[in-house]
Amino acid sequence: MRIKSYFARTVEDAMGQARQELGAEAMLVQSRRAPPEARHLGEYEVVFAAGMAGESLPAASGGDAPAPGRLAEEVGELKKQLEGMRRALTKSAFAPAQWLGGAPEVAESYAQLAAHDVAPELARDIVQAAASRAGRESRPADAGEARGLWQAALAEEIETRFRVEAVLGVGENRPRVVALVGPPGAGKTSSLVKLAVTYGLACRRPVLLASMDTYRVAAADQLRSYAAILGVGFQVVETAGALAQTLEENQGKELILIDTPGCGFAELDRGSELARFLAARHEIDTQLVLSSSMKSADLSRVIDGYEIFRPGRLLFTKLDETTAPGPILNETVRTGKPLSFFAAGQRIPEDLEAATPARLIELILGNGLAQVLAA
Ligand SMILES: Nc1nc2c(ncn2[C@@H]2O[C@H](COP(=O)(O)OP(=O)(O)O)[C@@H](O)[C@H]2O)c(=O)[nH]1
Ligand SMILES: [Mg+2]
Repeated sequence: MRIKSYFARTVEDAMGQARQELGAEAMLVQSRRAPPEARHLGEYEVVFAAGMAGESLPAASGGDAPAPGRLAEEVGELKKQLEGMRRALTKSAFAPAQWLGGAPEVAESYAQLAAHDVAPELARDIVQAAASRAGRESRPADAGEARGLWQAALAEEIETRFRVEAVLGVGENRPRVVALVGPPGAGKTSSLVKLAVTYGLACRRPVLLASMDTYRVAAADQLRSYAAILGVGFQVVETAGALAQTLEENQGKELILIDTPGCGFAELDRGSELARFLAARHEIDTQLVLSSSMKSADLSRVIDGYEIFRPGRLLFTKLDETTAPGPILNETVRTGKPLSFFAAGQRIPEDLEAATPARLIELILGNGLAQVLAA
């Protein structure tokens, strides 16, 4: 068996090279963004395995047994091949059934989703469902139309798997009360200010910013300065009891945005008084703020840890800093929690947008998808 990497500007190009060199039988093992040290070879790397069947292992037959040094070398080589196969098997355990001999776009799209860190099992479900959806629909007249139909089927299959709710507040409750929770540095305070400008000031709604971030020196001051610049109300709130009182006293406001301290994973219990309060107050819209540049496994752990706050929606920041937005999809699908807003930069308020299915699909599948969706 031979395992070989191909690098190119896009996953499709790299797959094309591999197919040309290794033929249709070669099996896709892995696709990913090229590691930094290999980035100069191309943005994406696909790894193919070829010659899976026919090749036999080097055998020591009687008479010409290899010298001990050579034997050690061969054992080393075998070990490497086994490791390669082990990795190949883990990665391709979720490969679609239509993989071999099937339509090339199925494998291509799976590779593209995987390269963007969509979870292997989810990526498989999506392309398989898209394949049966595309199969049900009318016969395309030519390759161009087939491609369009496939992309549309893929986009639709992604879209049915998550929800967006780009709103603030719970139902018709007034004032709308929103608390942003999440790990330190996720972008809670900046998102809160962006929301205050876009959904408060710009609509001439009376706004109150409340900061519960009293652990870090100057954390509340940061928000206080923003409130002063924006000319909106501001209050520092130390405890859940004080928060309840502040909410009581500010019934006349239309929008109350609550900034909270970010607890590291190990100190989540420190926020437990606040967590109990927010979890119990159903009229408060608690949104979990997460950086989209986090790895999927870490993200899952953080989201599960923050479940004590019972957040109803996920707000993803730093879209500008990631080239692998798959974890956003993974987590909204896994938790069933809708996506609310996306932040894609530090400008206030421009770099905050209402989450839309088209935007996430475009991030995951690449450009041009928005047109397909709109059609
Ligand atoms: N590039 C980028 N930076 C962001 C984004 N959102 C927040 N930041 C930055 O991330 C850092 C932490 O943000 P902050 O709002 O203080 O996070 P908090 O600790 O959760 O309140 C700040 O430097 C922000 O300017 C974003 O969408 N993109
Ligand atoms: Mg903050």
